[in-house]
Amino acid sequence: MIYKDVKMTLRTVPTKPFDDQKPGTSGLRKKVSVFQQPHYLENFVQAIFNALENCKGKTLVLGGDGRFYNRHAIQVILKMAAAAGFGKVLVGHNGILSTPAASCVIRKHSAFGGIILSASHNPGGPGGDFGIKYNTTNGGPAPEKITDDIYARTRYLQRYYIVDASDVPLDTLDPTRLGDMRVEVIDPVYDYAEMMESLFDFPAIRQLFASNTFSMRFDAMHAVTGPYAHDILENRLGAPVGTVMNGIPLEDFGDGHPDPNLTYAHDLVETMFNGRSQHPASRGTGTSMCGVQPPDFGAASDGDGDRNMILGKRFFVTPSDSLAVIAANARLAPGYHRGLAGVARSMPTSMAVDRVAQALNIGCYETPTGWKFFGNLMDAGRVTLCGEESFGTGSSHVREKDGLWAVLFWLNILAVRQQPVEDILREHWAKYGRNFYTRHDYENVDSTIAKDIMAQLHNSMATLAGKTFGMRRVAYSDDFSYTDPIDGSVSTGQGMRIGFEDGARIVFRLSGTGTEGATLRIYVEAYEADPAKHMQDTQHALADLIGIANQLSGIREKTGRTEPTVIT
Ligand code: G16
Repeated sequence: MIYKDVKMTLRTVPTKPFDDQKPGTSGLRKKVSVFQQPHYLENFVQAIFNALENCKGKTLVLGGDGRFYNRHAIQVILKMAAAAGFGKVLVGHNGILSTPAASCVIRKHSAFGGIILSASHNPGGPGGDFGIKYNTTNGGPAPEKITDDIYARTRYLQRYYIVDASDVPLDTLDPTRLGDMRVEVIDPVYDYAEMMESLFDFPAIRQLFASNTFSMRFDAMHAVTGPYAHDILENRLGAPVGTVMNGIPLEDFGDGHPDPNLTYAHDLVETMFNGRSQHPASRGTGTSMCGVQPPDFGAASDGDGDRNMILGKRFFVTPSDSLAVIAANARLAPGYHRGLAGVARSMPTSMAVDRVAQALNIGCYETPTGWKFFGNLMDAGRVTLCGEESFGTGSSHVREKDGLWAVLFWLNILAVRQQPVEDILREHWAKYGRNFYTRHDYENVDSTIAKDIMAQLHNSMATLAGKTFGMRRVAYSDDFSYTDPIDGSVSTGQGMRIGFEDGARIVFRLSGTGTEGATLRIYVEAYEADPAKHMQDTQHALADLIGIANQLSGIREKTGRTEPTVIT
């Protein structure tokens, strides 16, 4: 390989610490304007590099979801990586790498680690959000002990190191050198697509698309999965052109909010529900339909490609149910035909997958919110499949949740079972029972009020057990803490949970990914064994628990809000 030399000189830049660089649920996420402050990005990157034990001569993977500020940040990080002594950087073409693809590349090329630039599902553009996180050599988000160390270093950072050099061309696949550091620009799709082909039954899915009796829409939301979905769904699997909607990545996501849920993926929801309002956010059970038949299968992914939403014809699959269905049908996919070692879910995720794990006689782990908590379990071979209520599903093929992977898993199941999505869910519920589930988000709440609500809930946890609310008696209530079974690390304060004797649950927690005010999440779940009651409207089925949650938190009185910002 011939490397083109970019001339450079090393520079030490004096700086002052910022006091707001504590990584949240998934890296540091802030408004673009915060990152644009002089030295802000550089300080955080230097803190990452300082926290790494010895990166001299090692390989770093670098890429992001293509949002505004991505191009600038990539160049800064390349120059700082050269100053830090990395031997090689693998960077996505035009600075693009979806989060799961970055994880795949780190693992495949045995890299030392990777830096991923994304604020995930948060809006982009100059007025939107930006983010940065470090992934370790297993391809997964750095565990808390590393993010805590990075944060500690941001608190007393006095200088950073960067090379002065012209920008590295990223619009060509030609390799470059920044001093001693090699820069290889890689096709962001290739390694990932090859891996997907090795996990799923592509011939069966190809046949499904060729049958002309099946149609699909995938909404890339003008975010990073556009090129991946075009290549995998349309080129490799033969789905008709037009299957991928909003497939061109834009720096501001076309002014959209790249969060694949029923509120923000409105183009897809409109297509899939086609006039009939029967998704969980609707109170009614209206069934009016217009003439055009919606596609059989719909899916969407988020800003950086790690989240997914699954829809059938006029039918929403909750992420918790999706995880349970994938677990129950895992053997249908060639990459999982030997079965699952175990499963894991975040605490607020519904317990639907627990029932499948019990039937399969495999381990089931409950972790705090945050994909980083699954890493140790996967590395130790305890679990194959993981999932979260926040539209995240994935497996040990990488160490990130993976949006397109989940979509391909569903396509594999549909190709083998030859049934509509809704029938698969009905059969699943008939066998395992249904965990009705909803999440109510109150976004951009005044941070002081939100903290007060949580503090008051925290104080009440010790006194709730044994109390009765309507027909339900509280079996336990606590502030969830987790001891990692592999390394023994303890994470406390992970959300207030109230469990009832009949298996219903209410969970309260503050989001760790928002950038404006606070987002209070209320998660509500109830189990129903009787198939005659499985087709009820979700909000109706959970109405009494939602009432209890509102009463216990006093959220409406304290915030003046009359309803949640988003219901899923
Ligand atoms: C991140 C984390 C997920 C978490 C989600 C929501 O996802 O990786 O593990 O479930 O945030 O977190 P919170 O409820 O704290 O907002 P993403 O897709 O934003 O990277």
